[in-house]
Amino acid sequence: MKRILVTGAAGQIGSELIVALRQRYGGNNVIACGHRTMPDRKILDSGPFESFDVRDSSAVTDVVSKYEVDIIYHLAGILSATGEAKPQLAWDININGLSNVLETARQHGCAVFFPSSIASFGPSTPQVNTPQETIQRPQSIYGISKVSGELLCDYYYHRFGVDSRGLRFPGLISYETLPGGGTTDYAVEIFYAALRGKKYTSFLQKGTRLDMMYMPDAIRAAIAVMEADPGRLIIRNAFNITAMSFAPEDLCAEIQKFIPDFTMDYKVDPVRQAIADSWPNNMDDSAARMQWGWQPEYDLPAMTKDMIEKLSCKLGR
Ligand code: AKB
Repeated sequence: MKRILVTGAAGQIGSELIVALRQRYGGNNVIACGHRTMPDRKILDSGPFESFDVRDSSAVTDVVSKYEVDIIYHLAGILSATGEAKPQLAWDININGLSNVLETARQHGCAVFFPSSIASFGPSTPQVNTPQETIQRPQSIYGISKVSGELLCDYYYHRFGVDSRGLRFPGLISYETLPGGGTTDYAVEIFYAALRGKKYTSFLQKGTRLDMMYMPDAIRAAIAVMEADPGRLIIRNAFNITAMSFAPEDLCAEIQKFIPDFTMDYKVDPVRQAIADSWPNNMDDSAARMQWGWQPEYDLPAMTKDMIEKLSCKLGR
């Protein structure tokens, strides 16, 4: 059985990916790794946990040697809005952390999963049906770290044969763990407001369409791309994947089908609005569909229904 290490264990993706990987590969074969923020008890009680900073190269190597790791899901990173507040920190964690992981993978023969993002595109990228291969000149430090990360992963594949694979995630929506410091966070916050009987104030303006995905689809995609037949992969870093594309008012209208009294207004945050305006409206994910069978299960209505059901239980509503 493969041994898998996941950095960013307490994060939005990590906290759910670890549970799914442990169900599939066995609790003791999936090593959760965090730093500063501790993951919840579900993670701590179901398999090994190690605490280290991904910027510490010897700590990364020690853990990979200790557990004889085969695959590293490197999820630790700073998101777009926090990145604009702390650009040097974002570069340090996102790039030096990835570089340490790739170098360790080269030395120990590990495969690497890297989460890229719609943020790897910029204002000169075609925004509608954004192609897999296109102009990538992002203006946020997060986006710059993502496009650099894609290239670094490709470099380690071509130069050293490291089996690196990645996905360009859209905004991710989940009921388990809140996102931290992203531009698409509104699409999660809005559900908490609606279920608590409050009005929501959107920090993105009306008409801001972005690609989005429900977390169960994102988790399936991350596992599927790492299990894909390498012979079918023409691209590696990183596949466009999407499930739905909407603007704040579309999500509000969908929630109102379940909670008719819910209301939303707007107070635009210029930093996050500028970031969102530079991202695609909807990506073309045909390469992922053709090369490893990507197929989302949740569209906007299905995601909204499930979010409301699951979050209602969680919040005791
Ligand atoms: C963010 O908003 O920063 C992230 C992303 C789209 O990568 N959710």
